[in-house]
Amino acid sequence: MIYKRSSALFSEAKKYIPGGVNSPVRAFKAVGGDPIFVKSAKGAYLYDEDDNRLIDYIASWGPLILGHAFEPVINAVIEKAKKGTSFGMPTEIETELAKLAVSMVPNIDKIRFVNSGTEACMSAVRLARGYTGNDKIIKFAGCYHGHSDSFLIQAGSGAVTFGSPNSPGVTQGTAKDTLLATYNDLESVKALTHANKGEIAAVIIEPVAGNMGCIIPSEEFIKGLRELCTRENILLIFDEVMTGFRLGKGGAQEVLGIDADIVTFGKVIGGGLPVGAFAARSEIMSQLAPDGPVYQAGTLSGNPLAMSAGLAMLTELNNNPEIFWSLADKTAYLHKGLEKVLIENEVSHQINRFGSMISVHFTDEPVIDFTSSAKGNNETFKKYFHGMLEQGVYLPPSAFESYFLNDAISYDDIDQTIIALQKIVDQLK
Ligand code: KE4
Repeated sequence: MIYKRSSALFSEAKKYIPGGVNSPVRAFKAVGGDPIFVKSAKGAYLYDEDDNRLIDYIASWGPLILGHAFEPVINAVIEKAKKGTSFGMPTEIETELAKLAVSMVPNIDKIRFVNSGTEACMSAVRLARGYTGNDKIIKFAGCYHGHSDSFLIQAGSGAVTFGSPNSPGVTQGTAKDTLLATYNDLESVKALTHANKGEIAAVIIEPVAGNMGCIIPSEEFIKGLRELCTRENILLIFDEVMTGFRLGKGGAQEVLGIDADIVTFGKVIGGGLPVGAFAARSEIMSQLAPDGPVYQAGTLSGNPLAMSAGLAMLTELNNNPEIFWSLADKTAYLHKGLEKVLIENEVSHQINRFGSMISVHFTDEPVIDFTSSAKGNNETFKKYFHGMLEQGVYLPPSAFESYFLNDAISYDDIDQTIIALQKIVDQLK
């Protein structure tokens, strides 16, 4: 495939935008080469600036669960835009989307809309701190909750000491309130709650992780985490920016059967436009301004254009819940086909899958946390990524990402994907 125009556009972009992108993962740093510039998309396919057609397994990092340019969403946005795009005043459609989301998701009475998953998670932590009066939070190595300072923290020295910043610009003052635990390791959480008794506001977790590749919580871990938080009066925040409205109507809470105290959303809830949200039962949400003292705000929060896309998307999902199972079946078919090729060719690999989230790791160890995910052979991954791209299959440009299948992908597209792997598998040995 030719990528001349993408490369030329990338050179031009780098003159005016840091790294030529507005979000680092798009720059292909983890896999090398220049990023693909997309011109348009429809259904399961991306059309890039060199007129290549690519089967899309990213779906804009999750939002486009029904495929690109889904008619009901596009029509809703067009009609809404004709009446104005934002007013900074309450509109009926915000209540319509709020009511629908609350009806679909367990354990939430109220929801506040923001403009990104980062804002949702940042605000959820502030709300938890305001509600409990405690300062510290626990997050898990490898989980990503957006780029708010409190989340850009790496493991500190020793298991129960404070985290340390993993980005310049994040202060020690912030880092000291973020404690780092190990995913799927309940003892690591217990050690932190014991060493910081009575000081922790919340545990925030990706209930099915998608930022280390796809990582599934063991039933013992996630149930034990809920019980521990209840026992220690710590709020459990489910970051469902990826899993919300993707794993099922009720997201991870529903499919895992675990009640969270606060839930955050992004991606699908906005139908491809900028929407994030955080939600909880009334007694917690009542602490939020203007009802309560915990401040949070946003000029474009709940703007009618984004609301119209989210409402059209969630309405389709709510009325056709079989979409979730159809997507899960397609993902299982992809899993089976990729695995067959890799086993037949004796390529060390692990494939993790949950619903329509899946990831391929080139390691012979089970991938259950960040450490085991990092043991994947990145040189092999780079060959896999570029080899598939050359054949028109667009995968996430990092081994630490999950694929997100969209329902416009056909079984024929998946067969083409498996054939593409068959053609390059010799390079992976
Ligand atoms: P945004 O601020 O990017 O809308 O959401 C942050 C976020 C929060 N929580 C989870 C579980 C997330 O996965 C994300 C963002 N996901 C990344 C993909 N790994 C977005 C892609 C990007 O950073 O460009």
